Amino acid sequence: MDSTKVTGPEIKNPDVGTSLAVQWLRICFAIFFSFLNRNRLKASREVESVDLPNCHLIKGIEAGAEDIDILPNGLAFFSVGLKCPGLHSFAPDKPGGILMMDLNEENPRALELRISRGFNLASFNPHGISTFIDSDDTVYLFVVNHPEFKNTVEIFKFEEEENSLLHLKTIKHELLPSVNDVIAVGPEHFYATNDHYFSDPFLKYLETYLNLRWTNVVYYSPNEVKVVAEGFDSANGINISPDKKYIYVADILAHEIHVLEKHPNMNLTQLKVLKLDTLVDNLSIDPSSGDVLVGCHPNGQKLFVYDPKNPPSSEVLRIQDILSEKPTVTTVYANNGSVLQGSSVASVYDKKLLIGTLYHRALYCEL
Ligand SMILES: [Ca+2]
Ligand SMILES: [Ca+2]
Repeated sequence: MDSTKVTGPEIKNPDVGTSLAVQWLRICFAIFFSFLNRNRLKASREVESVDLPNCHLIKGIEAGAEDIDILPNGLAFFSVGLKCPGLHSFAPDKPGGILMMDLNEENPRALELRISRGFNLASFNPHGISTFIDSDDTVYLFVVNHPEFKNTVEIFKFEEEENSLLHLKTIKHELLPSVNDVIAVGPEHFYATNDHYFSDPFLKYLETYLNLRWTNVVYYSPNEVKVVAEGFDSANGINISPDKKYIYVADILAHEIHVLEKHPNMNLTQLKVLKLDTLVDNLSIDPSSGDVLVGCHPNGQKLFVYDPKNPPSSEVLRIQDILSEKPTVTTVYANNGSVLQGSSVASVYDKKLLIGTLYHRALYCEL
């Protein structure tokens, strides 16, 4: 009968059925993973503006100030001009640098610090930074660097009278394959976050896509280098509590801030996890209160796929009493990208707030 002719080939040809099933499975997986990644990127989130009255954009910062660290005397360091494969840049051919601003001045300006001879300035690509003051008052600046998209941590000595940085040491290590940020705990000692497990761009993409959660925190010292915390989706900003007992780590794609207890052998154990509704980047500490300030990306899709007509937004959160059972989270600043795009860090000193961005400008506010 005619009907057997129609149904026959489908039954007799299992390859067609199998390939259809595989196709469907692929489509289902693609939808499933893109849904997962849309959620991880908060791709549909928009922000409501939270304005601050006394703010202006900082002159001389046009291509990102990914990280900012302020010394107790009010000198602020900016890491500027980060470039990463696949990430937008407004100055793709200009090397990065370190700027400094004296927040004690009435109208502070950002000045580029001179870097000692012998350091390769042409390939300088600074990312996360951290300052450390030694017992003899020497100030060290630790800088995550990506020369030719590789991963190093550079240690500089800050020479205030000359407005310059003296390069002391370049650190490369197999446990530092994709460094994002550092927190210095000694003149050659630091904790660092790896935002990926792999250093190869394709494998990086794959591990993020598959959400392997293989990223970690590493402790580095001249005598010992070890993984001290792992299992993060993408470990990013890192900082230390004012009493030096706890380490805070931002997991950007999991929208979490982890509080870890630091032990005498420098190992870390997890104390608690704070869940937020935004992509958390760098963390800084308000020295007057111990509050944690978080530079956030409300919508990761807009951040990673740059469209000037629909730019990434900015958001700064303040976390009070992070160790308590119910920390208070407030929005300090939020903007849809009309003023500031892609905030990655916020840092305060004496009622002055600095907000840096991944590849856009930086904001100075008087609170
Ligand atoms: Ca930092
Ligand atoms: Ca970061």
